[in-house]
Amino acid sequence: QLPLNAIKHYSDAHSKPPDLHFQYGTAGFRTLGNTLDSVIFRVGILAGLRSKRLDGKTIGVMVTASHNPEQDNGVKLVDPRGEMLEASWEAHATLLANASSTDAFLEALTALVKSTKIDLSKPARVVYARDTRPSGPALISALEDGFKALGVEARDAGITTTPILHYLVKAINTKGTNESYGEDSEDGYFTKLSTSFKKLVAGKARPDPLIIDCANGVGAHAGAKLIEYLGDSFPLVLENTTTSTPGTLNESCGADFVKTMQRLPPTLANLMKPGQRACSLDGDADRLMYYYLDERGQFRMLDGDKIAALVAAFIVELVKLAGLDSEIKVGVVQTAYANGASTKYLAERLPVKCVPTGVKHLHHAAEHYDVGVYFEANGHGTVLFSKSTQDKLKSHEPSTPAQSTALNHLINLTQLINQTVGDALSDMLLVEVVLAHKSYSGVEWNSLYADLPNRLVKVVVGDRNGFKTEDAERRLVSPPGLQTKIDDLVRRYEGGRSFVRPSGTEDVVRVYAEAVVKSQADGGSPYFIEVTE
Ligand code: NG1
Ligand code: ZN
Repeated sequence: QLPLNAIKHYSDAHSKPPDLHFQYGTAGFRTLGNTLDSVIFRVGILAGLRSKRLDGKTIGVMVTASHNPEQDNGVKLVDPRGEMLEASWEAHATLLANASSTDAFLEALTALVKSTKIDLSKPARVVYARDTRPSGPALISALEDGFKALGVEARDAGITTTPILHYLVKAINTKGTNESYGEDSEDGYFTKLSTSFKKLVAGKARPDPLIIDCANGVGAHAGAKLIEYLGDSFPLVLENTTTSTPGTLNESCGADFVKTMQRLPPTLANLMKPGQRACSLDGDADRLMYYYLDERGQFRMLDGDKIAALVAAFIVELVKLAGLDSEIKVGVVQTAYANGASTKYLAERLPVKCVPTGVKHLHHAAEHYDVGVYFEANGHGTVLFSKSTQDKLKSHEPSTPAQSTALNHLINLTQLINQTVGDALSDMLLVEVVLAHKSYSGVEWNSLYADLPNRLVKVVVGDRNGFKTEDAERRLVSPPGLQTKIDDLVRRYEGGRSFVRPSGTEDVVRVYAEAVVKSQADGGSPYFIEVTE
């Protein structure tokens, strides 16, 4: 039986704003922080029910709006293996969030319990965290009211990064099993990362200090802890760490700023010397962008596609060196936003698949490979090693010392990489491992292939739901006739490629265009202007 009286009591204190509609999209619920009170309260109850449905396994709840502006906030659920919420429950979440009154909410809950056959006698366990946004504390207390209303055993992970919360969920649910993911604490996370990193770079030259732009977000806290665990093995310099100054989060800094503006965060301008490498995290530290200044002081960006190319080539090489290339197949997953030059570079070397935008699509497609490398161009991504691949790595008998070394590197990579979700800090250490092994600076890394010039803009339209796509969002099926116009236009430009799709997180459509010549891909070119019109 649902504790209807308790839920009613709490729900009345978290009533839904009458004129707002909420949608659980690719990044959970995300909108202005001060409109989310009722949504987050209800998510607290939903998380508890999801846990009961899965026999008391621990569910994660993360309160964050990632790279979005400081006044935004959001919430997403994490499933027991550390993955995104199962798709069918996204619709349940949307339904509950939009129930217009407490009575309607109670009715929707009762219907959900029935339709999904939830055994209410099972325990409900949740672990939750938030980023550094000012709206966070109030939203967390709404979430906790949801837990109290249902009687959830809730564990507060405090202020931490999205990837650490995903790590915790998986670590808690695998605790004491032979698939243990690590100690279920921040200490466990940092120990796992730093131990495997040190093994992987043992004997390699110590790199120059790396500047990390923390976007004035929670990555600053996590970065400071990482420094303690890494000790002398790798010097880090943290910048944009003012997490308590209002208005600074993601403002003219962070991974999204760098990717969209294709330039250095202004606060780093005086710190960077030619040749110097740096990277930017986003507001919840799950995205990573690298860059450096070339010898002329020019900004050079190394985005998610460049990370995928670097990492995939390295893993393919290790698999071969370990003598496992006939047994372990490495593949890459991208979205339509991947630079055409990266797709070409990768496809010449290994299987590449294109899927619709959104981490869950990339993640699921990557699970079909023995080793699946996935990155969005914006810097969100990771590498998945299938269960059978991990078993193979553990049981394989190397026949030469060189094979043994490569095998150990691969095993250490499975420990270094956060396989639950994109993780800026884990990805950063991964990049540095590859650079150290290849003796690459930013220059060599960047020259794996040359990016095609490109532009990405938002266009506000009357109704973005009128835009329907196919072929992994690379073609429009509606509005009728528009795709033909884009095709005609693109054909006139060398290496032209362009597509239009509705955003899943903002009320806009996004227009992407690339071409061989920069002036053609650029905002002022006839090509681009016609594409956006
Ligand atoms: P939308 O708004 O659907 O384009 C954006 C990003 C995605 C992903 C999600 C979730 C671009 C072009 N799109 O999605 O890659 O990160 O947000 O945060 O970067
Ligand atoms: Zn993020």
